[in-house]
Amino acid sequence: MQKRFYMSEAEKKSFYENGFAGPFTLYEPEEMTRIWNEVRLDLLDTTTAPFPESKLNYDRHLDIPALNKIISSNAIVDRISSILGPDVLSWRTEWFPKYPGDEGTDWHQAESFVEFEGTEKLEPTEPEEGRPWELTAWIAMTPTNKANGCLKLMPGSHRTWFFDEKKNIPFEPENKNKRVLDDGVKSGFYGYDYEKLKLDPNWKPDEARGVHMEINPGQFFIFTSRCMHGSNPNTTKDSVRFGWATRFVPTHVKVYSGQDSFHHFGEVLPLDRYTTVQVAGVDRFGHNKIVAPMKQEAPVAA
Ligand SMILES: O=C(O)CCC(=O)C(=O)O
Ligand SMILES: [Fe+2]
Repeated sequence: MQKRFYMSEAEKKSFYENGFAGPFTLYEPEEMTRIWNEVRLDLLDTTTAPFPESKLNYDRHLDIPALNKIISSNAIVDRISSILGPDVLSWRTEWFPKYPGDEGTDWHQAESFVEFEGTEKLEPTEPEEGRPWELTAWIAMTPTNKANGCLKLMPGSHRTWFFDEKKNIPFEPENKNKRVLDDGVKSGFYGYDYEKLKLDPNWKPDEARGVHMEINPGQFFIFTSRCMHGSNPNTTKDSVRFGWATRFVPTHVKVYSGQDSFHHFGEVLPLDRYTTVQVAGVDRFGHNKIVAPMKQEAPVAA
């Protein structure tokens, strides 16, 4: 019988209060580092990737067994399912690198993942008041700390919208690493300007209340993207932080409904190879294309 990781009532209560939970451990640091060193080479070969022409390396859990194993691991899925319910799909994974000198990530909120150049990627069909219908598990591949730009979250902010995620804004890669906020801090959103989505242009988040997720390789935390999050700049000389965001929805959510491609970071990503993965439970809705997790006998066993 495999070990299970459902959240306790106290952990769930804290999640609902704050909008996030963790950190939790998936792998010990040495093991994560070993896996990461293999995965970063696998990422270079995009022939079997869901978006072979794209530089973004979205959804590589669909073709890299070690990543498929992570998104379907009990350590992550049981905690996600403690909030989303028994029937869960993995719908997106993406990389968030921060190299020495890189700007911080603007504070932001999301839920339906319009992501600045299109329409909703996610549409719930049976939303319940007060219960999130999307969650992310953010996994550290390298050590993350305040100095190299670990993720920061604003406790309790998931109950109030401070941004309009549904507005479209331009992708301006030429501004990357160039914008400095009033307080002198370098910040941006990987080529988008999230400040443009503020509901009140004069409102400023209370930085002092932010919780910085300083975690080791192999640790992760879960959060609803409605909970305002971002990061400080990487002010180190030689410490790269690599985060992998793995995103989940309950089966009642329609993913990329009616869309055969989407735009992001100046690219067009055709969805012909795309599918969701059923990481827990069953599908009673038939909204989405779904596959089962990969069988993991070989070659990733460690
Ligand atoms: O890691 C980052 O800089 C941003 C990550 C993020 O916004 C997310 O996972 O939703
Ligand atoms: Fe985000």
